[in-house]
Amino acid sequence: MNKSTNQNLYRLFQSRFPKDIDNIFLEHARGTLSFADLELTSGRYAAVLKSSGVTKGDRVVVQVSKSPEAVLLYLACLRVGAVYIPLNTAYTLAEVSYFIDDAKPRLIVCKPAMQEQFSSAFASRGAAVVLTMAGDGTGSFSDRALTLEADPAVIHSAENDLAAILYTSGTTGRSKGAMLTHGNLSSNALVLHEYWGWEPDDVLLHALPIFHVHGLFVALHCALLNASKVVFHTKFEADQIVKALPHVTVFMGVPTFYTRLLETPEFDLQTCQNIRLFISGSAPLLTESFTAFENLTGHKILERYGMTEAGMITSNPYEGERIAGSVGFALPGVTARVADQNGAERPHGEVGILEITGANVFAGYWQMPEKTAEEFRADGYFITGDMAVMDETGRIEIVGRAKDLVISGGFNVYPKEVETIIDEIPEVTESAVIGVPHPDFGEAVTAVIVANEGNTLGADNVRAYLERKLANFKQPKRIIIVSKLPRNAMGKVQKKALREQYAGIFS
Ligand code: MCA
Ligand code: AMP
Repeated sequence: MNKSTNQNLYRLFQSRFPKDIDNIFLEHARGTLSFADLELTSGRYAAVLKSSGVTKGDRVVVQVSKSPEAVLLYLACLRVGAVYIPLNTAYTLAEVSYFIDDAKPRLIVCKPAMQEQFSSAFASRGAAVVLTMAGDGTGSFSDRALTLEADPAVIHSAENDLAAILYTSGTTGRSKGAMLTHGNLSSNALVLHEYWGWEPDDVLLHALPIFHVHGLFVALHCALLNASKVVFHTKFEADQIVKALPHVTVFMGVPTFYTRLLETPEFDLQTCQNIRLFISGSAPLLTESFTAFENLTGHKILERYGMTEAGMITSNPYEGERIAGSVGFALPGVTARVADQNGAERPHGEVGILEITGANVFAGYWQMPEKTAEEFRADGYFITGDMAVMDETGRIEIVGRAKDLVISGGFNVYPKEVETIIDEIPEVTESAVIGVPHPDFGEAVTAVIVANEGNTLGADNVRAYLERKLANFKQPKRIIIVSKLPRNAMGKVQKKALREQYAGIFS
């Protein structure tokens, strides 16, 4: 790759804009946005960023509702070389404070309702400017944009320059910022666009949140590389999706999207008449869902596997066989091996931890060199923490997780984080947070708590405490108070025993 060429991801998108720049890019509840609008308004937003003091490498933290304007804000960050940090809209002020302290952004963009709280909470934390953006795009950010000329520039970026930091929690309970470069994002987008056989007339139905890899990168980047129209829904509502599906060709979702569609009476063969490709990921797609979906629609959902630190890693083939329960093959450019605890490759057919290398693999955790070093082998392989089996053909199945992680409706919840907060409650002796099967969310966060002796701690007290501290999707769907937790001979809490004991509580 010629080092002097601009590797900025936005430059790549620009190179794929349609011949007719007035073609529609986003179709949304309030109207449409063309590629010309995209270019102009992201240029205006870039001017706002610059006028707010944002320069190359500065972090911009964004916690706003999903909207076309939020997409443009992301693209504007790319254009000025800022490091985009999207946050789940469900995060509480307490959670956001950690990210602000860690990332030290130059600019924070939040919902108007949060402006006062953010401004007072973060005023003392360096030079962060706080601007607002509402779900309808209005707010101080857009107000400022109206007063400025569009800046046509796309800053020169090298492959290794940071484009985004996405926070992922960890088994220690402390969130880590995964640093993703322009090279990481471009390479993964180009591979997926090719591998999934995007066609000139494809139209994408987008109903995922845009603060995670799936909705922000996988879905939007593929559409942008294809100059496709995106039918943009601000959230997943099964009845609305059923109405929109006949007008699109590609749909991406977490398994909960598919189980909810299957439960919607209006969802049938007719709904899917124009669909070329259904893709699922972020959590395991149950074989029952895969089969029920195929029986109803004739479509085999294409399951792929990825993670924040590496974007997409494996995929079932587009042309070849899509097998339920398998996540397919390492994507072109990704090398995968199944290894033991020491990184030594295991024979085909045996379970081990999946390790990977490739241009998609992140540049490390923000300001955590030791944590980064722990997650890489000496030969450069990244340890995913997922348990896998690979057959002789290279086909991979994810069979479990070495990391203590619950995936609820496609959102990751690290038990340690929830346990730490529950344990702050004075009446609590100890707690164990587990994931148990749930018909809608796949897994549901469940807390098993031991209260201090003689105490009348109730589930409601715990709930009330957690509400202020934790995002709603991390809050336990069930709280169970017990007299003691099962432990092994070493005194370690046996979560496996708890998962087995409570496996049926949501069925
Ligand atoms: C909402 N709630 C949840 C979840 N979402 N509870 C547990 N797990 C969840 N995922 C709760 C709320 O707290 C609320 O509880 C109630 O459900 C209704 O909230 P609402 O917002 O209306 O929920 P919803 O619209 O029905 O949302 C469910 C959803 C959503 C559509 C499945 O969670 C979703 O869009 N998930 C997608 C996640 C995603 O994009 N993941 C990709 C990560 P209460 O009523 O008690 O207040 S990227 C990734 O994993 C890697 C890289 C990869 O491979 O893609
Ligand atoms: P995140 O940290 O949000 O990037 O989540 C990444 C994790 O989601 C992976 O490490 C896996 O545990 C899980 N995951 C993603 N896609 C799949 C899939 N298709 N099947 C099973 N697990 C998946």
